[in-house]
Amino acid sequence: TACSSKYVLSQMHPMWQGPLAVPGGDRQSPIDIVVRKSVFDSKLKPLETEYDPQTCQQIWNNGYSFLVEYDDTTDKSTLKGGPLQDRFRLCQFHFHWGESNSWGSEHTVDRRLFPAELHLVHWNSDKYRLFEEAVMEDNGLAVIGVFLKVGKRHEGLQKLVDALPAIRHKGSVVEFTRFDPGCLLPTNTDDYWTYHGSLTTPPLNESVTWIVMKQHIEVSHDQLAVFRSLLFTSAEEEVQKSMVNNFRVQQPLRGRTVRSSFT
Ligand code: SG7
Ligand code: ZN
Repeated sequence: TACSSKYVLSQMHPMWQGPLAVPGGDRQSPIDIVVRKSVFDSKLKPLETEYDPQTCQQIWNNGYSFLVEYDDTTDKSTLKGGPLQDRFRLCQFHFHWGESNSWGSEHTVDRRLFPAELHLVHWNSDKYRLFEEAVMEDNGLAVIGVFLKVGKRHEGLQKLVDALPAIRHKGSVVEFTRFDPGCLLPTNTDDYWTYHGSLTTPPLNESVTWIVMKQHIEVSHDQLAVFRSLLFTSAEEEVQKSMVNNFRVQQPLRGRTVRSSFT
C-alpha cells in the first residue's frame, strides 16, 4: 500500500517511547521560518500538481495522525516544478494539530504558530522504484506543508471530517475514495518557502525537500474539533488518550538557507 505504512509504523514506535532517544542530523525538521532571513530565488518555479482523485484508497489512524493514502504504483497523482528537478508521486497526506487553536503546526513563520498543518507526502518516481528506496535518499521525498487557520468551514475538508468518527481508534482503517487532495491547497501555490529537511517522525530521514505554502487555508473550529476527537489509543486500551499535539518540536537551522519563490 501507499508508503508501505506498516513498515514505517514499526520504525516510528521509538518516538512514542521518548523523542529524545532518537538521534537527528544537521538538516532536521520542522523549523521556524524567519521571513527576513529567507532568500528570494527567481529560479524557483510554480508548483505543478496533477492529482487523480481515483488514486485515493483509504483513511487510517496510525496512532499518531490520520493518513489518507493514495495508490502510488503508477504516476497518476504527481508533483513537479517548484524547487524540484524530478517528478514526485503522492502517497499520502496527513495533519498535525494542537489541543487548542493557539498551536499545533510543526513549522512556524516568524514564530507564529498555526492550529494545524497539512502534509502532502510525495516520493521521487523518476529516480526510485519504491517509497522505501526513496526515503533513504537525499532527493527522495517532497512534502508540501499547508497551514490551517480557524475561520470559515472548509467545504472540501468536510468529506474527510465526516469519515473520521469511523477511525477514532488507533489501527482502524476504512475505505476512502475519490478525494481530490488538490482541494486542500491554497488558491495561490506560486508563493512558498523551500528548504532541505527531514521527516518529522522517526526514522527522521534527511530526505525531504520541504515546500511550505505562504498562503494558509481556513477551516472551522468545529472541523478541528473532530480532529481532536480522534484517539492515540486502540479500542483495547483502558485509558483513552485524545489525539492532540502530534507535532515535533522545532529543530535548529544549522546553516541551512530557506529560499522563497516570492519577494
Ligand atoms: C505521520 O508523519 C505519518 C507518517 C509519516 C510521518 O506520522 O503520516 O506516515 C506513515 C506512513 O506512517 O511518515 C514516512 C512518512 O511519511 C512523517 O511525515 S512528515 O515528515 O511529513 N511529518
Ligand atoms: Zn507530517
